[in-house]
Amino acid sequence: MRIDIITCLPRLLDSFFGQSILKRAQDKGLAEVVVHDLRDYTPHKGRQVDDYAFGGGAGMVLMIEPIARCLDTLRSQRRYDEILYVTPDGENFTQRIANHLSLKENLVILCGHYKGVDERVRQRYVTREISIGDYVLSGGELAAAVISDALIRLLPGVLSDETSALTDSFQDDLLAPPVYTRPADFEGMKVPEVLLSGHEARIEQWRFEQALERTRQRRPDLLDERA
Ligand code: 6GU
Repeated sequence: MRIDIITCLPRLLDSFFGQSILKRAQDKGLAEVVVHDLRDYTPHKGRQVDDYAFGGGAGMVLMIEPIARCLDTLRSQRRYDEILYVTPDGENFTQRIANHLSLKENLVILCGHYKGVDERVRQRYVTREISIGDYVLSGGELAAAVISDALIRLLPGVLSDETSALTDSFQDDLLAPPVYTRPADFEGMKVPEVLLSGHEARIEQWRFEQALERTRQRRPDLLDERA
């Protein structure tokens, strides 16, 4: 999978993609994340990429030309499955969407800033608009990082234990059950006996019941969706 991220603050993403699972996925050739500085594509002097909104009002708007040039360059190089725009008025990002997008070969994520992008960018180029929650961030970079992380960790071979993404919270519309490791007794706090029993079927059953109970208590809305 290749993800091209278009932003006017490219440095913001460097440390995120330069470490941990995301770094390893790229080193192994399973994922490629390429960050593009919008300022490299602008036809305007002084590397300007934004301007005042027509009609007035507070906040700057990203201009269409730098974005168009960047996207035209990318699209002349390969076929993109989706051009995503991250925005608070997009569709809410869920595990279902992450699963779906993780099967794609080439994605663009366009980050807005200030008051967003010229509406004509959305009309001409964007194929899907995604929000990562009902709150406002100062730019789309964190959202692009969140989405990229959620997709890349699902790619085969990225996680060391390949089955572990399958037991995540939300993968079956249930929250994950509690987990324990050594010591089996910490100052009288004991690990549930069943987990030490070696009885695989009983452990599986216990985990399912715990997941169900945890979901019932914390996120009953997920159980409604299952029905
Ligand atoms: Cl994708 N962008 C911004 N700026 N704020 C957000 C968001 C995205 N998702 C939630 N809040």
